Amino acid sequence: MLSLRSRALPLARNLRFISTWSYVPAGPPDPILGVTEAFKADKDPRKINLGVGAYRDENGKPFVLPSVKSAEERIHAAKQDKEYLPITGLADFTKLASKLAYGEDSEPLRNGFIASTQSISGTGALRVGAAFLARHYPGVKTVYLPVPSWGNHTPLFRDSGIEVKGYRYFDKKTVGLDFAGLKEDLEAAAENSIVLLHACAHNPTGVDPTPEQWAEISQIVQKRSLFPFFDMAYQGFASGDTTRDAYALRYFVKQGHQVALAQSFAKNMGLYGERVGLFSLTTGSQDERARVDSQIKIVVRPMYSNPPIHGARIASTILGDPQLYGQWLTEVKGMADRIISMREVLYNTLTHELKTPGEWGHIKSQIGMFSFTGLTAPQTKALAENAHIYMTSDGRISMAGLNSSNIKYFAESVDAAVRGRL
Ligand code: KET
Repeated sequence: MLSLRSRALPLARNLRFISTWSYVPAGPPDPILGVTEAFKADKDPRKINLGVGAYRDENGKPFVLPSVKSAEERIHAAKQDKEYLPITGLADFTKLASKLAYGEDSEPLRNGFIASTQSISGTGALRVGAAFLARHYPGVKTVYLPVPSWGNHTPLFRDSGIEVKGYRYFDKKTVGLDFAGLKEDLEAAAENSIVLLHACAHNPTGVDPTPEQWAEISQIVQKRSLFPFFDMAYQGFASGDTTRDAYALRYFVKQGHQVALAQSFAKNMGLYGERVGLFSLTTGSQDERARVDSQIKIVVRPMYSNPPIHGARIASTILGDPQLYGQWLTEVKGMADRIISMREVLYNTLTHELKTPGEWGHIKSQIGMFSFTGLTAPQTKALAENAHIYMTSDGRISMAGLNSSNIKYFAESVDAAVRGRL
């Protein structure tokens, strides 16, 4: 221990006189969650946070879904204990969450071929998945991420011991999918490596492949023997319909791919801080599933032992009760529809009312929680400093942060920023 320290600190001749951590450099703020910190520190009443992807209601307030409130009442009335969950979580939850993702007619689901574990939301699902792949994936331990991707993907895979490379995804010129670039890069990817696919509502671009494009991607994935790892953090949020948003995942499974999947209930159930998610893998037999399940446990146990109980109870209460489930589907659609209506208003205000220079059609065509506005880093900085409007520096805005009270101010501020008047 001491020799390690003295190697790391060649100048520290006498450790008693310096603090152990005096050589730790300050890290940069998180590109997404750091925006919330800056927003909170701003005292201006006009301030708007469009950074983190967290739903806000029409009054700009965090939204607890009525179905979640009802589920909590039931849980409270049942006076359940607070014992540890098993390592892979609440069995009802893992079953119901898999059914939601893969669909009840899914062959691997019906056959009992899906290995799974409850996880610390979507991030935890990705992390457990990456750790499992790092240990057991027999192919090349390199993951290809879309460029750009959710900012946490790169450190998450790297910290798990998986090498990270990129494939072209977004075309700045067309503000759409760079499908030719995507195909070229996946064709050239190392055989037997891993490819991360956003199941729907690609973050940060809001641009998804069409069904025809998914079919071509599936063929390349097959041809190159790539292993598809789906990140599905927005099921229901893209179109308002959980079945439609699971299209790509289910299509790949039907085509015979074995897949890994990270699910999050942060956005579609509004369970952000409860940290409810699922990691799953489709396997080739029940025996293989049992072996994979046993190894998932060995990954999870030293990481955090077992997952938290409350959020999984909420999700399984909703998913397992026909009345609450139906209510929840309506509520998800309500959130998605409000976001879609804000896209319409923002587009109309910029284009027709303010005649803001530029082409803004992508605000309407992009789907999911975010709009990738095309605002530049200096413009986003000016918006934060001079208009108290916060977003990530790549120009991504969380549409859910807009409402009828602040959208005019937002559009006028964007207009001023684009015209260089802010
Ligand atoms: N995948 C994607 C694509 C994603 O956007 C997020 C969260 C997650 C996984 C993880 O979510 P979790 O809360 O662990 O279930 N994205 C938003 C929040 C964040 O960055 O943590 C965001 O992009 O704002």
